[in-house]
Amino acid sequence: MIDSKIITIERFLLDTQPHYARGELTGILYDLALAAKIIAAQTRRAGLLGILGFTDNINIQGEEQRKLDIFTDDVIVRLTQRSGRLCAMVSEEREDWIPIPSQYEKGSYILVFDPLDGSSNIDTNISIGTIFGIYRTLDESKRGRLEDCLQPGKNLVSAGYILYGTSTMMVYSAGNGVHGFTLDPSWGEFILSHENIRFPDVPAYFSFNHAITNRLSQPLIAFIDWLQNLQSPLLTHRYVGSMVADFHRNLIHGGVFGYPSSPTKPDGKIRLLYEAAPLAFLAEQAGGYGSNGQQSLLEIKPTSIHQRVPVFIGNRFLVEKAQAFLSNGEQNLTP
Ligand code: FDP
Repeated sequence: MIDSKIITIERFLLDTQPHYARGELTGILYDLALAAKIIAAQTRRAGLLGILGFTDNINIQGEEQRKLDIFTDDVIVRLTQRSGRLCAMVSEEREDWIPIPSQYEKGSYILVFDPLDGSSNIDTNISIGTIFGIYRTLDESKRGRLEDCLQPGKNLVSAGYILYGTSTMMVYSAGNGVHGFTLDPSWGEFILSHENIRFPDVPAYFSFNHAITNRLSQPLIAFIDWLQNLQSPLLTHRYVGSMVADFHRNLIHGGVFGYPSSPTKPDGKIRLLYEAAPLAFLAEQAGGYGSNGQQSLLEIKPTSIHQRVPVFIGNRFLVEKAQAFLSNGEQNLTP
């Protein structure tokens, strides 16, 4: 017997849609949930990559063997481009923005996504994820242009991620809180498991790649030192090296993830448009904050689709402390 309190993602999306909405955004989120199921099924077989290879069932071009990140990109583009809901896309896997082919109807939204974040972890069976953000077009009368894609995060109407971990989870916000759904593999349905997620007031973790700590600027070293020596709350260092997984853990248990600038990576590593901005949107919806060390990540307007940005994201007071250390520069390292 099925418990009447079980809420599927479809039910939740329909029930929480405002009365004036035309259902386009809900449709995109539901398409992404379907993509997530297909990708989750394939990521579970990732360990067999070398033995079986990947034969793309939905690829009309046939039996080409694909890498998982290319496969993931392909699934998302194919599932969403013909829906009539989008007018452009940006993917981490493609050099240029993606127009909607002229044979398909165009919609009002732009989808930006990183198909497989943390993909360097695939061969060691560590959690990976898909990150997405959804913007509204700047001009409904046009088919979609580069400038529609280059919007600041504050214009996001929705963002989220799919985490392929011990369970597959889809976490999203459409501007009304952050909600998490766990895939029941036997039913093939995402079920509401985490309604209205908020960063806990007392954080537990900080997540930086410690290998580069001694190459950072003095204010950054001082900030990380401050995190390490914080007594109340006492923080533990945990770094998966898969941003979605690090972000998700810190969202549930509280904490801060950082990928700052360093001498070899002056702009850090994380991409603004389809990694940093969507997670910053989620962070703010969950009571947290995302910054480049100077200002909110949501305020930065990208100048190119693959632009990188330094990132500090998590509990607001921890991220604001990073900003305080960085704004004091080399002069005063005790804000
Ligand atoms: P990956 O290159 O494996 O896709 O943004 C990319 C990213 O992973 C993040 O998910 C992750 O947090 C970061 O890079 C890890 O980089 P380092 O190995 O330099 O720490």
